[in-house]
Amino acid sequence: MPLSYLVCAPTHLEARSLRRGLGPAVVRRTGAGRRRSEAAATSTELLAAGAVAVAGIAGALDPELAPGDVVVATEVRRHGERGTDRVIPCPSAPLLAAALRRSGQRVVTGPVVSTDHLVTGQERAELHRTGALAVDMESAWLLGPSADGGTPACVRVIADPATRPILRPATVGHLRTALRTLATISPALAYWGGAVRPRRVLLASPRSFCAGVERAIDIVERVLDQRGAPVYVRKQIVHNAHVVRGLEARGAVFVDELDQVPDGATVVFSAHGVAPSVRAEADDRGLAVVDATCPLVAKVHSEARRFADRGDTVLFIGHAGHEETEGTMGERAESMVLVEDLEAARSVDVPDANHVSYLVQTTLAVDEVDEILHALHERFPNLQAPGSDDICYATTNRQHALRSVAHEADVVLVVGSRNSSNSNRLVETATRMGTPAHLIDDASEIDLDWLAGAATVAVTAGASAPTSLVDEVVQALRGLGPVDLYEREVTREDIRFTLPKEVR
Ligand code: 0JX
Ligand code: SF4
Repeated sequence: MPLSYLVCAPTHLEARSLRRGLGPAVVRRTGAGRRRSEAAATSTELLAAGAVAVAGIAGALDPELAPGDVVVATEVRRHGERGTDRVIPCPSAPLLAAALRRSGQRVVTGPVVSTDHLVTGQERAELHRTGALAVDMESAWLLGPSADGGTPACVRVIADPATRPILRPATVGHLRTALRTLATISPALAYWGGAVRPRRVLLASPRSFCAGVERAIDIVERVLDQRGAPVYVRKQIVHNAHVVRGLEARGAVFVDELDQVPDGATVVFSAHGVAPSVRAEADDRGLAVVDATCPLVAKVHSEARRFADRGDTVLFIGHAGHEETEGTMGERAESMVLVEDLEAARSVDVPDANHVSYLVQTTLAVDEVDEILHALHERFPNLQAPGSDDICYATTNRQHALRSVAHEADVVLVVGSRNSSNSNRLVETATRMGTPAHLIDDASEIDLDWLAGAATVAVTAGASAPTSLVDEVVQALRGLGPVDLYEREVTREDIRFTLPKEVR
């Protein structure tokens, strides 16, 4: 059952702005200041509400914030005589902030502090030094009693910049700006209210990093440690925006092609592998190469060479434009033909139907490839297979694990980047089972609308997505009501690959 929710608006003006979008049923005018907020917070109505959000105006502590900017609190700090004496976490902040951003607001997330007096000048600067972005006089007291085991949220629109005290005559124009913005945040609050409920979260296991990704990231980090920044990496080391940003911050420079790498520099090849022509170019240029190609991708490369060299036409089941496809097909371009889907399998032409073999991109969907292979076997009865499955253990396990939870879920969240093949295949795996699934780079990409009515949410992550991002997603879901967390482990992975000699 969804939880009932209430939105607390301290003053008449704030309540009026919010009621325009939310209606009178959920907006409570709770009064300005600590005393009125404490009284409202212990009212039967607020204590009975499953979820409580505070929405109103606030003073900026961060000098960067301007009137009309929206602050979504990641936590609300109660400021007492000796500084912060209570912190109320608001874990749904990334979801609420994302909904507000989608509606066109300028939104920041961070701590909001509540004080029992008007804060001006020097005191604002001091509070900003604690990391708080904005100050109000109610949120901590309103959310306090219901926060334990409850579902608090706090959205504050900046009414006056950090240099001006709230409600001085000079800020009346700013106040109007803030109230106008406040009137537009109602739809996001309604989405939040529609998504709050107790739910089950099913974690598919295995999920996140595979051995090839751990090795590839380890290689870049070791090269950075051993040779110093900058270290050039051809293409994204793995297809994950967070991993790439993290390594960039440490001095990795990601380039598309080798002509962007200066002479004499070190270049790392990504986990997805490269064509021999790329190796030759690096060699000609005298670049120091450290190869982070996953050994399981390298295995498919060696099969491509072996099959082509014995005279086969090699059908490569994979996706055009993907680096792994380009790298593998580059091994013997003249003998290899790309088969992207079932339709291509039914129409592909080969010079000699008795000398045909196939290989598969390591990150495809197992069931889709089975269908393609069925069609190919019908057309080429002597079709030769690789020695062992090309779709790797990590891809297979993640799809299998997701299948074990997706049928019980109302919605599936797959953590992974848009260009990650294996992550996209996870979305397709769930969708093929009839469960809506969404690919998200992180919690901030969750749309609250997906969660309305979703009593059970399954969560997984592609092989290139860090586990910390999954933890953040679960944390954000906890911000929308009590979560019963279950982990469904279909198999345990203990595979590790050795590092190349250059970084050992
Ligand atoms: O796009 P892919 O799934 O091939 O790569 P990603 O997301 O970087 O995953 C890990 C690397 C896989 C290589 O086979
Ligand atoms: Fe290697 Fe498979 Fe991971 Fe790709 S997904 S890096 S092939 S283990």
